[in-house]
Amino acid sequence: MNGSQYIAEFLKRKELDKIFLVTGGAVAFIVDAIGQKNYSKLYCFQHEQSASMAADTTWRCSDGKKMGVSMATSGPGAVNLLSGLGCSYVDSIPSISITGQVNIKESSKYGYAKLRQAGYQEIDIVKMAKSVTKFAIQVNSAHELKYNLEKAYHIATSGRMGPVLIDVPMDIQQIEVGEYEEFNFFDPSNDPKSLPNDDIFKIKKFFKNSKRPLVLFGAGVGLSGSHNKIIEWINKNDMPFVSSWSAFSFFDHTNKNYFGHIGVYGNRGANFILQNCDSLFVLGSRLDTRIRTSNPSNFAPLAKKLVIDVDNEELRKYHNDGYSLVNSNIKHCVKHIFNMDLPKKNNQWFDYINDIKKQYFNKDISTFAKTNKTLSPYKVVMEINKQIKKDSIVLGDCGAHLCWLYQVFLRKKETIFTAAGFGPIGYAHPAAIGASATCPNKQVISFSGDGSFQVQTSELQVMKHHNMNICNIVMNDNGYAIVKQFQDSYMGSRYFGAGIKDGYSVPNIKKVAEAYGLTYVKIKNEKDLKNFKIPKGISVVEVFLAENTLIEPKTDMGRPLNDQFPFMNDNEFHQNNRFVKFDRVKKVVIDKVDSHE
Ligand SMILES: Cc1ncc(C[n+]2csc(CCOP(=O)(O)OP(=O)(O)O)c2C)c(N)n1
Ligand SMILES: [Mg+2]
Repeated sequence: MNGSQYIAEFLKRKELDKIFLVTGGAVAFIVDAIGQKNYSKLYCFQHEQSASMAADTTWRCSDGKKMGVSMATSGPGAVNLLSGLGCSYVDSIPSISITGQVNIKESSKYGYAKLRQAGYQEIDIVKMAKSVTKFAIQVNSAHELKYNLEKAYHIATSGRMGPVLIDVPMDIQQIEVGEYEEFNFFDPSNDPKSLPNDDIFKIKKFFKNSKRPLVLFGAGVGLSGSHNKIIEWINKNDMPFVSSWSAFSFFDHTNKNYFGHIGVYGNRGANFILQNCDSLFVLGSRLDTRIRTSNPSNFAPLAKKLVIDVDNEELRKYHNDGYSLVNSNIKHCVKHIFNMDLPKKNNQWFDYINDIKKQYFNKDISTFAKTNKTLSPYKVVMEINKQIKKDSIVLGDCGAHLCWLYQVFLRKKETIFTAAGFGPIGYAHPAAIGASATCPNKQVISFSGDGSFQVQTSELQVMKHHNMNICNIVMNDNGYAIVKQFQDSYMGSRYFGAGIKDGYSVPNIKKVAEAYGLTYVKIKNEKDLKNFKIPKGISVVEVFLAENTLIEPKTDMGRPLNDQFPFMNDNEFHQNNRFVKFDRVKKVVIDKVDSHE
């Protein structure tokens, strides 16, 4: 076998049968070997960013069973992968990227002088990829290739998971490497199954004297494969829980113990409950600034907190916060969670959380649409939510449309995801393709905005080429609505770079859809929405929304999570804070704007 054939064999042995790529000279031998092996199917994109974003979705759509693979040629091809790797890195999603590199003998690394470049399209991708991968390496011998493929696979899928990159010079692709070799990287000491007694004790006693307990269900519960067990424990004990967005895909949102998603764009009710609890048990959530805001002292201020996270560095960030911490994969904590001492049910707390849920959960929350008599984006999401098949895959790009989707979508069995932490515009098309490639029998519903739709328009051709069952919903508000809302808050509604009169524009989306031979449907008003049926096959559904349609609710800078825009009157605010007294911030004075928008 030569190096390229070895890679093709490796992919087969790992059952990695979908390859997302853009080819080029430095990777063509590998692509050729994969083609000739006829095991893994090739999905050819127009931009490598799409390939790595598609690879990011494989794990998300396969119940954590398969890793995505992306490939690119050296130089610009490899560099274009970085955005997709960023998506996987911050969301802890395993994926593997293989890049071609110039021949070792041509490389600037081996010359006398310190050159920027020696071989054509040479760039040091390993150095660049290090900050968005768990492991990135160039392999410079047959042994290094064999050893590092297996090592990379192991690293990607163990501990806090994430993407890996292997850079393969063209001469290594072509040299004889010998027979296939197995390597075992599993080291049980890196994944201790038993917790220290201290940690077991922390878990056991955490809720013991609690009067207002609450669980925060984070993505780590699902990524560790513990979601069904944790839900079983929740149901058995009627334990109330709220969730982060990244955890959305791992439980049934109609569960009576679920009280909504929290955060800056979180559900009002869930945020009130969070802010009023006295003990918050955080399972596998890294509590980023979209969850805690940039002022963590305002986050569930009277509650004691216990956080379980697989990544000790995430726990180290709480060094000033007084939290109780357990560094472990959730799957090793499940049995201890089942053994927790739980308090007697406090009816006052349960009456409160149920009242709040009744008031705020699963409602069309657009006061903008009501006031302006325009189509509510929340109604659109709710209607689509009703229509889709229960095993379908739903995903969002980045912008107001993503918030509208996540704020009211009720997941039962669907897969739902977005590149939650990295948040690149242009994610939806490649993600939909990756999802459809991974689960060809499932319906895929992709939500983007007019801005994000334009970023990767060219990938509509890949959907067409493979005749995928994808409905692309474009929430067209003629602008970057989420950015404009930010400009409303902090820049006196000057929409430079984001508004239709301020440098930004939208093409005729119907003609774009037609150019790619896709079914086009428009929704302009409630009547259209009533008559709407999701088309079969690939379609573009353009939803016409009023410019400046708002995300509601939203937490502005300097306010706690339970005081969201649009602001409620003082009476309602104080009534909803039944257990914790919050002095209302009258006027926020902003020094510097933070990044949680
Ligand atoms: C790659 C990248 N560039 C810029 C941004 C900043 N950004 C966030 S949302 C957005 C606009 C999205 O517009 P659209 O898709 O129409 O969404 P809307 O907010 O209008 O629903 C931009 C430019 C980003 N998230 N990613
Ligand atoms: Mg828009």
